[in-house]
Formats: sequence, C-alpha cells, structure tokens
Amino acid sequence: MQRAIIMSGFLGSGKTSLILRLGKYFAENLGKKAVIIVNEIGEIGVDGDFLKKLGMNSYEITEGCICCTLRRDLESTISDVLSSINPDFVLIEPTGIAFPSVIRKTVRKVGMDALVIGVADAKRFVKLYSESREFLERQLREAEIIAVNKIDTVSSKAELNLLVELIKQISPNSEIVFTSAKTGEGFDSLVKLLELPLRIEGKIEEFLDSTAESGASWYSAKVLIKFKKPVAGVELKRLGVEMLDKIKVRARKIQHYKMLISADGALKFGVTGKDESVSVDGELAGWFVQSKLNVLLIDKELSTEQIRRIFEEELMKLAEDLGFNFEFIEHEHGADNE
Ligand SMILES: Nc1nc2c(ncn2[C@@H]2O[C@H](COP(=O)(O)OP(=O)(O)O)[C@@H](O)[C@H]2O)c(=O)[nH]1
Ligand SMILES: [Mg+2]
Repeated sequence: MQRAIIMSGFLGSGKTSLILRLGKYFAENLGKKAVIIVNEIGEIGVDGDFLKKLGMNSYEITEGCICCTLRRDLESTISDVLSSINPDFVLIEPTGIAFPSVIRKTVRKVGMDALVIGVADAKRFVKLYSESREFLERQLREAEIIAVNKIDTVSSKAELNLLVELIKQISPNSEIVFTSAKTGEGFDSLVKLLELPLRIEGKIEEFLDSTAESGASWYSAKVLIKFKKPVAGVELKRLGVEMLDKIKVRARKIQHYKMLISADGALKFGVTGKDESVSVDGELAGWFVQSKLNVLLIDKELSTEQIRRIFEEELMKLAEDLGFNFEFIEHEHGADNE
C-alpha cells in the first residue's frame, strides 16, 4: 500500500523545508516518485509555488484547512493524484493550525496508509506552548515521529533537555529525532524512522474548526512587479529582505509572515517572530525585468484589513524608492478571525 506522510506542526516550524528535503531524498537517493500536497490557509499560497519552482511535483489546496473546511478537497486531490500519477509516496503538508488525526482518517478513507511526523520548532516551542497549547498538543500527540527542528538554533543542552521532557509528556510514545532543515543535521535519522509501524488510529477527537480556533487573521496576495531596468537575482533577494523587514516592524504577533519572489527560480522569505532576521530559501539566478510576488502574512493580533494596509503601504514606498511598478494579480477577500 502506498504511504502518505503527514507533516504536522505549528505555523513556521519547518514543515515545508523538511518536505523539500524528503521529496529530494526520495527522488535522488531512492529513485521513488513523491507527490506533495500542500495546504495554505490564505486564498493565495506561497509554499506550493515555491516547491514547484524548485522542481517538485506539488499540488496546492488553498483558502481553508484540510482538517476541517476542506476535507473533501483533500480526498479528491489524493484520489486524482493516485489515479493520474500513482506515486510511491504522498507527502502532505497541512496548515500550521491543522489537527492531523482528522487528516489521517481522510487519507485512510481513500486507501492509503498514513504516517504522521510532528514538527516542533526547537527555538519557539516552549513559548508557543504557553500560547497555543491545544494546537501543539493535538499536532504532536498522534505522531509516530516528532522532529525537533531548527536544532541549529539551540546551543544550550539544558534548554534542549527541558524541551524533550515537555515533548515526552505530550506524546510519550513518539520517536524523537533532532533535525535541522537548514543544515541537514539529523535528516538521516529521520529517514531511518520512516519505516516505523503505523499507529492504529486513536479515538477521533472532538471536532474543532481549527481555522476559527486559531484566533489568527491573515492576508494573502499575488503581485506582478515590473522593473524599469533589468535587475539581478541578488537585488531581488535584497528587495525581499528589505520588504519583509519593513513589514515585520509594523507586525503585532507574527505567526508566520512569508513571501515568495519568483521568476525562473524562486526565493522564499520568512519570519516567525519579530525578533528574528528574515530567512531566505531557494535560488534565483540571472537578470529579470519582472517577477511575481506572493505574500501570506498571518498575525494573531492584527486584522486582515490592518495587515493588508501595512503590506500595501510598504509595497508602495519600496516601489517609489527602488523604482518599480506593480499590479495586483490576486487579492485576499476576507479571512478575519476577530
Ligand atoms: N535556522 C533554521 N531555520 C529553519 C529551519 N527549518 C526552517 N527554517 C526557517 O523557518 C521558517 C519557516 O519554515 P517553513 O519550512 O516555511 O515552515 P512551515 O510553515 O512549517 O512550512 C523559514 O523562514 C525557514 O527558512 C531549520 O532547521 N533551521
Ligand atoms: Mg509551509
């Protein structure tokens, strides 16, 4: 039976980064076909386009959550993928506020086995746990494997021990592995665990609409940027970092702010907290006269309207300073959880 791997974990914990590594590993080291299904909460996503630009076979389900409002969409996407591509593995990335037990059930319904990897952000877990306990517990409790990711950002052994104790309390039977999607540390150990026997589905927990429960609001858009003269990939990198830095200053409670600048390749920019510097993934080499900008900004304290205003104002200022024109291709229509 083909196996689905559900990469569960809070917003910004490193699910896409780990999935990208896994997808490449299956193709390059095992010669296996993997398809990625990625779910984004906003109308316009970032991760699906990013994975596609990096050569992965990916499908995107947007505008809601596959564990609640979009369960049917997941079912039909998996069925389509199985009949048209027949992959060896289906890698599923739910939104960072989804509950994996329902997704596991949906996957089994269409005839696949499902293994859950819970991703815990080593740097932010303890803080997030105090703010969004229910989410983090539900996301990890059912996981066969818990990847304590961003291990490159934690240098204190004591801090790490406390984190492991906390995770063991939440999910005593999960295998714990330490990973860095950035450096590749721990990836081999993660891959070895993928053959673990699967858990028989536990009791289906009380249904919750995760999107409403999260209390977060988001704004997403896709913009076409036209430069007055050709710009190099490195300048686009600078542009993305500067834009997200400016937006970040005006954020309230960042859950995950991310942007994609794409042309012949793609650069993904992200921050998961106000005190973080902008991280950049991907590649964009060459010269460009235009590029696409996808943006998805999720904040726990700002409204969609407030996030939209911040984005538009900062985009306008940068366009003036750096000399480019832009037009909106798509716009979020409303996703307020206030
Ligand atoms: N330092 C570090 N950063 C990481 C690691 N994994 C992901 N990130 C960064 O964390 C942010 C969120 O990663 P992403 O894969 O988009 O998380 P997702 O929202 O769970 O899919 C991005 O800015 C990544 O560059 C890691 O292992 N180490
Ligand atoms: Mg992601």
